[in-house]
Amino acid sequence: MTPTSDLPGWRHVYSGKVRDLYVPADTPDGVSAERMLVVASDRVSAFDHVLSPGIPDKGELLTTLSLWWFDLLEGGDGGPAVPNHLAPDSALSDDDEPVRLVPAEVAGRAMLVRRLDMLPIECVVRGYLTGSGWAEYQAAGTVCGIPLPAGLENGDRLPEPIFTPAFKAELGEHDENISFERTVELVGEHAAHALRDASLAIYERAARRAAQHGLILADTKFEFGTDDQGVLRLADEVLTSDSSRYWDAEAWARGGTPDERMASFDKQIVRDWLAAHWDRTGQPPELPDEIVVRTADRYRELLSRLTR
Ligand code: Q0N
Repeated sequence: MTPTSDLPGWRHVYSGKVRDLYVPADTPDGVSAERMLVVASDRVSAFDHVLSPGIPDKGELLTTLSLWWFDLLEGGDGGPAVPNHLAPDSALSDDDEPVRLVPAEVAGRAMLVRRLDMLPIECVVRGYLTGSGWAEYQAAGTVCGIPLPAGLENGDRLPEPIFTPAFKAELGEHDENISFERTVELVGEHAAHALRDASLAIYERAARRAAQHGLILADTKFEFGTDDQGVLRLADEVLTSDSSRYWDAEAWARGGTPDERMASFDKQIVRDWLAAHWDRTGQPPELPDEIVVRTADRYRELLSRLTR
């Protein structure tokens, strides 16, 4: 299936690097639909390029993981319920239209969601210092304007988890790390505090769960929107290996080189191979089979470790 093809009962409206968005086929142009279908593909991106080939079963693995986290965060772990954007796949209710169902073509890798008014903020929480946080820290001693102790190394644990928002860029642009003050300017005082409080609480809860399975949740990114009642809801995908960095806790504790400490469950394998085999000009090369298989294995291992 090409990413832009319609599905029975659904019309394709948008494709991100790895996911595709559909609205019910009978939605008139220019009208916003109440329900949407988010379909996760097997595409993988690195350095702002979508790579070839895809990672077998990636869409299904990441969707399974998202749904598992949404369920846990709704109280599956005994904690308070975090409202999310999932809509019932109402096959069993009687007032249902067929269009409300996940089409068989994408079963297992699609989420039926309610349309929210999305807040234009990438809600990043970091418990550990790496990636763009490490880059800003080296240049300025801060992350998103938050001052950090001197002498931290790539991969170090932070004194406490920090909320490091980014402004959502248009497709093709880089998200821009912003301060909390800038977040207040963009979405208002009330929403900014709600985003920070919710993000930190969800991170702590997820990190605790990950730790019970020998995993470090180094950082993660959430997106939120509000429903027609004004309720803030967790949207997008959550706590997947595309939106989060998971490390093996034992490898991290053993120490060694940054690569050894940050034995990664995300697409770091792909990034590392690409960095060594491509000068980042023109089109990236095809991923070799071995890299594809190793990445697929890591995604599968993450899911089985977290959910066992
Ligand atoms: C939405 N994005 C960014 C889909 C996800 N529940 C929602 N309501 C309204 N809009 C969105 C959601 C969600 N989720 C989120 N775009 C629209 C992430 N996209 C990337 C492409 O695939």
